[in-house]
Amino acid sequence: MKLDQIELREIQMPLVSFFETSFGRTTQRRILLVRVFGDGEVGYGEVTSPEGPFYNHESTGTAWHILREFVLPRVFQTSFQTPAGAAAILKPIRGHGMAKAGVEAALWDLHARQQGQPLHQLLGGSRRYIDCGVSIGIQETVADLIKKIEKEVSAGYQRIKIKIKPGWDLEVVREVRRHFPSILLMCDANSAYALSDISLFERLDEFNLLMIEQPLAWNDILDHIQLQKAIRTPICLDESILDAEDARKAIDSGACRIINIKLGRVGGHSEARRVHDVCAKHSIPVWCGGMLEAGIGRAHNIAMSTQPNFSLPGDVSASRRYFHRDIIDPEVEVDSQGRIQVLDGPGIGFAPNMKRIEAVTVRAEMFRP
Ligand code: OSB
Ligand code: MG
Repeated sequence: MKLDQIELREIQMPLVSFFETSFGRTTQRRILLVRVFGDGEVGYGEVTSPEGPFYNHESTGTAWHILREFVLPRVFQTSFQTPAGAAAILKPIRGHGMAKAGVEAALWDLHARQQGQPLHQLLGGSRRYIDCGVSIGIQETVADLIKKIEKEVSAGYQRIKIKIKPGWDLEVVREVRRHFPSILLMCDANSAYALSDISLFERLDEFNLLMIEQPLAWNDILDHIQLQKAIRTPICLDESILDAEDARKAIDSGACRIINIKLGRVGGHSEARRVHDVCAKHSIPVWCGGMLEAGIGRAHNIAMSTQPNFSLPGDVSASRRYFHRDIIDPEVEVDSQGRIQVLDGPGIGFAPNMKRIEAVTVRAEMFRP
């Protein structure tokens, strides 16, 4: 692929309401956008790293550094024919999947636009609609949480995920289940527990949860094997799965029965597809995780989720749940059955709104070969 220039841009946007997990509270997003220019077309990508290194090791600042010093020079200096080829030349850069995925995703969008094809089609997707759930953060009170769940259930969302942490777990799940006896319900601990908390997870078995996401350490597989043996509820791994090899090992060893795929965490569409395929081969369902993305990242998540083994509702939801005004047109909307319709325009199918993007940009830099 011949590239003329690549632009990095940081935008800042406040969230409609704070989002709190076991590792902290987010009120304002700092997001890097990547634009790749080639043969008269432009491809768009979004770096999904959080602001600070608390979900994984990446942050908005480390992503800018890794992109500027290591990723962009490689992309300009090494020739490749396809976005998958670009992913291969980025492999020697260890870790920093979200930084790499920002560029890799932009190259997929560019490639799709150059072929005049929707990205979902290039990725091998076939779904016309994406099934949506929501992820609801830790609230000030259980009453606030119940109110939020009520709102999302009536909007049509198919599955509710609540965040848990020590002190906000068993009794909260019990109350939520009491109010909503039949919804698809799950919880996400973001690595807040250790194997010594096994009795908590045994007690959670009673609430018929669809799954428990990432209960133990972010870099662990072994303790999750022990925990999964001890409980009926399926464990879903998020933080622990960085590539298809991790997925294979986690599945073979019985550390989980479900995997959450995040485009950034696994380093881009090429690796995401390999994780998807390895899970499909072992009959392990996957779903699309979220990182509070703005519209470009959200559009990539939709394209990715069209692949056949994305068979559980994901964390990809409507733009308006996050931002007063998103950076794409149309904004992402969810219908009354909790689904997003897949668009068939070239590339990601949604149009980045450059006027809106300019208005929220705090720094931008253009790079040339
Ligand atoms: O673990 O899935 C997670 C948000 C930030 C960091 C980690 C996670 C999340 C979410 C939100 O759960 C998903 C979303 O709505 O984008
Ligand atoms: Mg998670």
